Amino acid sequence: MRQSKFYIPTLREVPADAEAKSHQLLVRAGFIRQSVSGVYSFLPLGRRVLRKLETIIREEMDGIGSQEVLMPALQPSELWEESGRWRTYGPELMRLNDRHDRTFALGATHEELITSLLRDEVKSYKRLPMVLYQIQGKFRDEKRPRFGLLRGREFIMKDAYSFDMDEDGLDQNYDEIFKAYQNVFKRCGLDFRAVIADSGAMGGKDTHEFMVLAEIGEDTIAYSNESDYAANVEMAPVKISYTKKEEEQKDLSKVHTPDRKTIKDVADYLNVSSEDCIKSLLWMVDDRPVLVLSRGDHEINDIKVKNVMDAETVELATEEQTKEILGCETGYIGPIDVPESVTVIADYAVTSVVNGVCGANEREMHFENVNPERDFTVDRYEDLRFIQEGDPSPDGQGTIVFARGIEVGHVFKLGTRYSEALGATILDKNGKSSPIVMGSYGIGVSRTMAAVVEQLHDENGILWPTSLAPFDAHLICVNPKNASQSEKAEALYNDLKSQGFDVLYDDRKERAGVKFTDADLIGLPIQIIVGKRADEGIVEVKERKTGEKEEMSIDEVNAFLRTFFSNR
Ligand code: 9G3
Repeated sequence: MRQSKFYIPTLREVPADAEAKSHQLLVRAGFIRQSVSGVYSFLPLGRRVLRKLETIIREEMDGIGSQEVLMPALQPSELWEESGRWRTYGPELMRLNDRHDRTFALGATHEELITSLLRDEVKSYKRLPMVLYQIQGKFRDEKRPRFGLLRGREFIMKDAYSFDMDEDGLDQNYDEIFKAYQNVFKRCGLDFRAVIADSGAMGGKDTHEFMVLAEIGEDTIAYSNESDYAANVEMAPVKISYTKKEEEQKDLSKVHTPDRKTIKDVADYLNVSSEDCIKSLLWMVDDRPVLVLSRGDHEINDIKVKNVMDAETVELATEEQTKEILGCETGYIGPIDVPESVTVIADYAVTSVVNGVCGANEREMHFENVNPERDFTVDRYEDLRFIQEGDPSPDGQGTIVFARGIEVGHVFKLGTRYSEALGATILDKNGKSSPIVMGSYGIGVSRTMAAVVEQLHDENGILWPTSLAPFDAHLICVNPKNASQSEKAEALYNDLKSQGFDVLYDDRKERAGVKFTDADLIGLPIQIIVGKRADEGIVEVKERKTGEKEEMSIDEVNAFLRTFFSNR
């Protein structure tokens, strides 16, 4: 492709609102343009990368027997009424009315749609197992779209759905698709981890997220420094057997703690460590008051509280609710003599406190020498805290380290959550009817493209892996006005094209500096520079990633490229 004829609006300056590196580079290198917040156009270079990424995904999904479909973005609200999600999803679900005033959702995901597509026609076990997938634009009205393609309001997703007779079948499909995902992200040149994740509102059980390690990532991964254990920090269990300190239990005593509310202030004031404090927070769990206790140096994980209490909603009580239920403000509440209506649950670590400190449910008062079970009772001890760096890895091997990650894939075992809600049943070989067992599997396609740039760039621009680069090589004619340079460049361009290489040929009447800066910004893996030594039949070949340059005769370029691309 001749660059003089190809639309690549590169920019020198960094777009003001672009914080993420991938956002800055994809805009500056002319791959994408924002239309409104969170909504982007893919320009020719961006479209080419997307197409290569989609091809990798199709090869891996088709390779395990999945079948590609294309479902509508317009989804009748009736389907979401049937699944109950029309009400549970708020403003994030984009809704609209048609001219007949019928209501629709703009597809954020397609569990309901695909279940409705099958429920009337897939009735016999002979049709299963089956995996259908699509690559399509999704709509989610994010409250704060940011970081370019990393969190958009319209984005491209590959979403797949598996259909089986039973859980064993689901497990098999899940494992196969899990492996296909590993292939996809490996072929994209990404450094990623498959982490154990919380199924959240999806209602399934097993679920994994595929995380690309990057500082800009919004998720925190807890992984072991000695095994391949990795979990979303929200999900990571804490497996520690706590030991009580060997210390005589002293008499409980109330102490005045003027304006000392935080664990740190109280611990400093009473000259104890935060580990000797019991932190009490009042939560409304499905609107019932639950006092949740943790050791002063730990943080309560609301996802764990929700899972342990099997609750729909878990919210921190407001100051008013706390005052009304426990008689004082948050900084002074504690587990001693709480009203019957308040359930008390505690993280296991609380059992290790001896002669500790806790709030006295009285303004500016705390208790000293508090001992669990002597001074207060706990309805349930559970694993309720966030795992911390340095904790032992839950698999017993090594200790936990944190890393930031970008979620590029998510796989769920849904079970019969949607087939029951939408009446998708199947007859087994004994003629018994049962709901189809489903799984759902997503890859954020446009997000993955940005994640590649987050991991693979340098100070001059993008470093595309050969698997995704919009072209194989950037052929640069340094000075098109020089007859010998432009003749040699033209000849080489036609030769490489006829050899099947995808070449972007910079034939523009621009200064050399502009051409080199643009080539480094766009980031094709190889640059072939036809310059001063063209009339000797010598060109310079530069590998973008390493910066290594090599002079060679023009008729060696072909062989060089063949070797370079065959090793990838
Ligand atoms: C919504 C909105 C946002 C959502 C969802 C629904 C996330 C929603 C989870 C999934 C599960 C899987 C198929 C592909 C893989 C992921 N955000 N999820 O269901 F209405 Cl507004 O999307 N879906």
